[in-house]
Amino acid sequence: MNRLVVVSNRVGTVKDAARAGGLAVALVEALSAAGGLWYGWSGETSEANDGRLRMVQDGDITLATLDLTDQDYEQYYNGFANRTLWPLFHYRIDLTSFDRRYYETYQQVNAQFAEGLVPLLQPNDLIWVHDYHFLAFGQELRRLKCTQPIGFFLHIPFPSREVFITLPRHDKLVEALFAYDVLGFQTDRDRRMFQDYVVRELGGEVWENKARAFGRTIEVRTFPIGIDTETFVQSADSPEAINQYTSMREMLKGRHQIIGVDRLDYTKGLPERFESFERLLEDHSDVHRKVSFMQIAPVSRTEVEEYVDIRHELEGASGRINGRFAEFDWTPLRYLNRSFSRHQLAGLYRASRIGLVTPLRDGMNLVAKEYVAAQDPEDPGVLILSRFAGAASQLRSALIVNPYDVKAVADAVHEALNMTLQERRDRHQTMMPDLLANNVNIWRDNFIEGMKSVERREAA
Ligand code: ADQ
Repeated sequence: MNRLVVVSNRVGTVKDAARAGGLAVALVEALSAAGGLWYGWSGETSEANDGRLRMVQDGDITLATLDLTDQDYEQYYNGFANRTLWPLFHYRIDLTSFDRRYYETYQQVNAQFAEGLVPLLQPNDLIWVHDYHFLAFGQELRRLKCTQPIGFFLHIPFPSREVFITLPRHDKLVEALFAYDVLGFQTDRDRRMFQDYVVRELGGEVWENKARAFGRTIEVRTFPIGIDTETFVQSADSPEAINQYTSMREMLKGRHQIIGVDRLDYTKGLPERFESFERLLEDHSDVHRKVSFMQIAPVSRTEVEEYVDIRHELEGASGRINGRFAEFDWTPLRYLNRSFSRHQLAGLYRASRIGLVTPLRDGMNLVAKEYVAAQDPEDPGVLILSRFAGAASQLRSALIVNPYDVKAVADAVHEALNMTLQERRDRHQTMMPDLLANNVNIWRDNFIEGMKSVERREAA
């Protein structure tokens, strides 16, 4: 029997998952059924890092974490991870910082965390590393003579070659990725982008689900992440969700609600979304007083300047829109920076006629899936989804939009507000089977199976 060892930057509980985002939500859900060891950053910083591990038992999961030094936090977490890789992989070269010190600290932190894990490892472990904070983690484990199967899953998009090669030492990062046995991407598109880089930039080979370069052949596959669909469907019927739903409906007084739920991040397309709502009110006066838009966006990465800028921008835009259109008994836009429990969120989704999910770029986007799962099948709402979210390759019965096209998004909202019950039901019924079949447990099991097949092949 193998033990699962999950490595991710954030290790945590469902409670703080909203701040940490979709990765933490998904991993809490994936690990709570399988158990195992979850290893990563404690979320704390200290002046000097003495390498002390914090170990906590949480049911079947052992949480093992290390602190970061203040300098590592600045250069690795805020620096290379969130000022370099995050914007670049989301196609924002304009926001990408190319600072050599960031890269060096990133390598050091990856090495240091790998050293911290080795004493905790057992021979039959399967090691599953997550996301852009730890691209070089597997290579560091191999340096330390670790022979267990190691897989890596990228939660964010893999950019096109032309964008990726703007990063100095891009080849070093990809060489590090070749230390893994299995590389997982959210969509076929991301996987193809990676394979294209391997062929055209490295002169490597790719075939089926394989890639070969740096003298190694690795498995390269698509594993679209899911949500815990059944539990989320049940959440929407929980007393807490029903309370939230009821008070929301009372407040709406028969108006339709559009909902957006996102970490406050420039990749989520929030200024464009606000503009689309403004455009809806400009172009379609028939919806005045009949619709309101609630955008929930808990703040994240507050030390990174671009996140402060976007917060100011949105505060300005929401003030402007309400100033232009509000009446004494109608507030068109409500913009909230707070978090909600999973049950409350389910109630809010269900109370909303439209789920507006319009990121400019997104690895998958779990909110889109949660919105659909929370709907009443007899009277479901409509999902409007950006074509640039990974989820668009699965949720094809959503209204798919280009988030940069403000007018088209406004028109899609108008179309959704006027959609017949039959069409809403048909669209919902087409999406639910896929959400149930490809849930977070299947995602986890498929990835683990991928790692086990490597183990079996190497033993043979
Ligand atoms: P994120 O960019 O964080 O995740 P997303 O997939 O939408 O984006 O997940 C956000 C999660 O946080 C959802 O589960 C949502 O319910 C929760 N959340 C957001 N706001 C909340 C609030 N106010 N209160 C409570 N919960 C809230 C990254 C990638 C995505 C990818 C995921 C998982 O950027 O593309 O889908 O990882 O792989």
